[in-house]
Amino acid sequence: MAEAALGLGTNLGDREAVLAQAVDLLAAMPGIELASVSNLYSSAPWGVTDQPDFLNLCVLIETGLGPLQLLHACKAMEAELGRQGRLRWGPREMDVDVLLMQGVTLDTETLAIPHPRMAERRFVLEPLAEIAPDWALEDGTVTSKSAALKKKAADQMCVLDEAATRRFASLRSA
Ligand code: GSY
Repeated sequence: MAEAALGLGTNLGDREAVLAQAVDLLAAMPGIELASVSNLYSSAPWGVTDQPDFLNLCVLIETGLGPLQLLHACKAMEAELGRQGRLRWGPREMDVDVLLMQGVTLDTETLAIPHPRMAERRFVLEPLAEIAPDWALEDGTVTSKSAALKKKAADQMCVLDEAATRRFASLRSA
């Protein structure tokens, strides 16, 4: 089993309910055990900015799946939640990114691990720092990179959303 970190985001529909369903679906998948779930963060859209704000969270899992099998499991979950082929960086019901996987460095057309843009995204590093603070990145840990980005990109809106986190928790299956 290997530890892996996933980033989830949505900006369409009942966002807390979509995230609750997404995490429940991941937890029910063969070969995936959910280890921890971060709080929810409200974040400004990255890329195409003329779209609704996102809710983001990160999860840590233990998995016996290989990197591509894990990607396919994530895509299957997105499809189950109704994600359609959409504009790159446009609005989406659900987006799941494989961020990190223990012992895996990969750079292919289909999948790159660590995720190539995670270090620029507060909506990834801030929730991830809650659940994987000491995970080593290229030049620091998740915590140190997150703190540095928070200063550097102070204008990139990303705030802990306690009300959304409470609603999300109440919507998760028991
Ligand atoms: O890459 C993930 C999907 N996505 C997001 C997101 O999850 N959060 C924010 N704030 N902006 C985003 N732009 C895209 S694309």
